[in-house]
Amino acid sequence: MSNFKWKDLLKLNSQADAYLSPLSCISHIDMNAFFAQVEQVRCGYSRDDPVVCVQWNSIIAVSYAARKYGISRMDSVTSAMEKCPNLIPIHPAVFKRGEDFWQYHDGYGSWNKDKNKQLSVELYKVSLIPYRREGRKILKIFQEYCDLVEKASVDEVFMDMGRLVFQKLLLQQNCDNGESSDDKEIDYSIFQDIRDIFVTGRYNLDSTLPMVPDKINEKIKFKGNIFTSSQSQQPAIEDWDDVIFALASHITDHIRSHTEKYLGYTTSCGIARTKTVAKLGSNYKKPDAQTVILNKYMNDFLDCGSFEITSFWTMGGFLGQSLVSLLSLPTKGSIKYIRESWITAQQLKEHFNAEMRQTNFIPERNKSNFENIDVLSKKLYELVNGEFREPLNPKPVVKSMMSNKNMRGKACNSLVDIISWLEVFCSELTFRVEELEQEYKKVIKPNTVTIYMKTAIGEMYRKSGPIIYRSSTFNGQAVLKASSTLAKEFESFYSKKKGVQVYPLVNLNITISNFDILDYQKNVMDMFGNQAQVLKVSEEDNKGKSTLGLEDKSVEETVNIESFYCKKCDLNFDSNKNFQEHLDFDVAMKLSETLNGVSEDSSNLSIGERRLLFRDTPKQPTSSQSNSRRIGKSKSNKSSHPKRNILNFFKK
Ligand code: DCP
Ligand code: CA
Ligand code: CA
Repeated sequence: MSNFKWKDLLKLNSQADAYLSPLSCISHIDMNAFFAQVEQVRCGYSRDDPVVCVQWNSIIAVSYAARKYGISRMDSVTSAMEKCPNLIPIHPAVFKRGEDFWQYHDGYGSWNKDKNKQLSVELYKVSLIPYRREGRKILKIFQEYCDLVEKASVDEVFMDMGRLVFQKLLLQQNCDNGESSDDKEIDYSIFQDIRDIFVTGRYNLDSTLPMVPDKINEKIKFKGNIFTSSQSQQPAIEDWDDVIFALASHITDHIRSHTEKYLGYTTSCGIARTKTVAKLGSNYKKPDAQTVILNKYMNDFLDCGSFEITSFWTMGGFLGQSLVSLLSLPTKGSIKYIRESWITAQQLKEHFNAEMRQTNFIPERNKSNFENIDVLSKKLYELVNGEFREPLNPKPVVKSMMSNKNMRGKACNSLVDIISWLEVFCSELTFRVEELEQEYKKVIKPNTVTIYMKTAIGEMYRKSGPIIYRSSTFNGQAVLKASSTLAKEFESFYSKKKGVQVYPLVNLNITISNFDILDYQKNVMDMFGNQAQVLKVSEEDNKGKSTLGLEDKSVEETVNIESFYCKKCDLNFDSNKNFQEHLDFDVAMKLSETLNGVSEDSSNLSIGERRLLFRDTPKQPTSSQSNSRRIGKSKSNKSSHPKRNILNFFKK
């Protein structure tokens, strides 16, 4: 008898519910030594070269070749060079104070004996843009395969494998055209019986699935490192969850090989029924490995000695520590201890309440977590049983973006210096907003900027103001203007407080927030000078929605030519000429969408693409366009990032 029902299997076909199915299957993929790998690939080194990524004097990423010398993130570049004389330190790209572009200075860094090639921390700010770009390329590959991908950080993703395995199990035909390696290795005819039942509809949602086919273990093998209690042999496929994990292990292996083949990066992967366990799995074996945690070995995995309650994502900080002390958890084996001490979530909750009363526990931080003990005890109970199920969030709402620099020495010693740094910050934020715009295919406009300073004597100053735009698109200049105004106010505020030492500042940052999300299509129209009414969707309107892209109005294709009115765009035109022009733009806009779907950076369109799109119309570029063009023009940027067509990466 299978332990699963038809409804469990069919649920996998639902993006919204698959994670709740007892047959759920989630992969987590994390890039190995990410920043170091990006630099290794960019500079043409091999995987065996001991590359480290160094910010000022600190190592921020260590290649696996360098780890062999015992080098870790804790080392300074000096101590790392002592451990490995052949070390290859590479500094991230930097912005220079007062400049609005970033560039690489290969060979420069604190380790260089030549004082002129040491990259002064007072003059530069690290740019993480190259790593974000690579991260987006990788994300695009994952999205090509999987319909539900959550970007969890700059170098990791979760993938819901539900539809992929469902499709392979119930619909995939054997193929020998060599397209995909995972398909060649699996004989899908083994699933004929369950497919027949599925296709003919002879199943009942609440009835149990048939047994797995007799010869399944001869036909399918897991790919990767399968966690078992003894770690000695490949475990047998016994039920449909094992089948699903086996199929998923082939799919992720294929996606990871594809990523390596096209971008050059190795990854580590974890496959399990929940996000939290998949994440532990990807970290279990590195580099270039995948670990499968079958449901039957869930507890063995959690209790294998590598993890404690504080290993779970969100439990690493204060919350985890509070739980350890409140529940008097042992330092070793805390997960097993909780699982075995409280057999139900209810028991755990009662214990929680009793302890809190008895110890008069008052949470100093993370208060909200302790206000709802129902939720907290349920979460804890589910975590230790590998049952904490969370949905994947493909497009998290971005509420704000910050650009920050800790100022050392005299890096920021006057109002002029502040404004020079604001130029850098605004340029960096422009890149990030444009990146987000491409991701969401929307125009994004922050309306508020907040400036934050920490003075020489440690006083904090914080002020917000509106960003005023002259165009309908975002542009960094408007943010620069607004933040410079705030900086001037800061200075006049302190000039009245005579005798207070302000400079040099210890920290300076700006945050942009209060985003408008504008309809992309209408904005393209606006770019061409048609005074379109831009549809505004403010953050307020968006409250409670998990994605930015839900507001698309359904559009009708018909237009009423008589009145020069475009129904689709809800726009009136004062002459037939303007209206015809608009229709042409409409076509251009569609093309633009198509191109944008595959183009890495729409502000980097080639001249040919621009012609195609804009038909050589000599219109004024929008400010954000001119901004990025200026950025693109800088020699250094061009040489460090030759324009590459993203299509090249996806040719299969
Ligand atoms: N990072 C950083 N400072 C830190 C942690 C991370 O700058 N304290 C950056 C550099 C890393 C990247 O984030 O390359 C990803 O962080 P990870 O924790 O995933 O570590 P790595 O990818 O470097 O190594 P691993 O192979 O262990 O995942
Ligand atoms: Ca990583
Ligand atoms: Ca990571």
